[in-house]
Amino acid sequence: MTTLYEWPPTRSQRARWVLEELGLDYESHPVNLMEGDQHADTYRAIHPLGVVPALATDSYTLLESAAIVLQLIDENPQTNLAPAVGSAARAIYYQWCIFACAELDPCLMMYFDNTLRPLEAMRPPGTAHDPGIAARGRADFASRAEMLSKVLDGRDYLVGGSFSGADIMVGHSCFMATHMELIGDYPVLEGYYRRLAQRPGHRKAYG
Ligand SMILES: N[C@@H](CCC(=O)N[C@@H](CS)C(=O)NCC(=O)O)C(=O)O
Repeated sequence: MTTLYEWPPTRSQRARWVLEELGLDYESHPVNLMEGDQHADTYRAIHPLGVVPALATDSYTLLESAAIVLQLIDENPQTNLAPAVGSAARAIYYQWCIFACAELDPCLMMYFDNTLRPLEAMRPPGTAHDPGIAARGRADFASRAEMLSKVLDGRDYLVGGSFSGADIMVGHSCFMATHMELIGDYPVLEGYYRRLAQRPGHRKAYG
């Protein structure tokens, strides 16, 4: 049995999206971030940082949305959601998967934490929104969105001509940017995400 510890709308949806794309059976275990379930000892035993997602299978418990996407795709090679190991396309696939976590998520969270995130949900308690940090998050996102827009101009997907795990990784960051109303200035990126959002796997994962 595979169990996904999740709480939408968060990065746990990357894990749900790949599970749906791959057509795998799994059980959802909601971790209610609003009620503080993430701080419970039972959940900390699964994820010591108290964040989602976590994926428990018969063989391992896996943390980090990128690791879950990459591993599940590798376990299901017949679905062709990743280029061959060692190929040039695989190199670019790794690049964009890591870019999502290392370059997109941090600036989006910097912006979110300092604008939209309810103050009572911020840690440490009493932390205030900082407009300077919000502006830096927005500017950092702008440079990355411009970079992606150039790459995606005239193309449907990030790697080769087909949908891959890289699109799940970057696509979720685009979902975040959409909800933060940051994507409208980048029509190529907006169109890319709109295409991804029409996939049945995305619809099942994001509702
Ligand atoms: N790098 C991690 C980030 C996980 C993360 O920070 N998740 C957030 C939601 S997007 C969370 O669970 N936060 C807990 C909280 O807000 O208390 C991943 O991609 O899985």
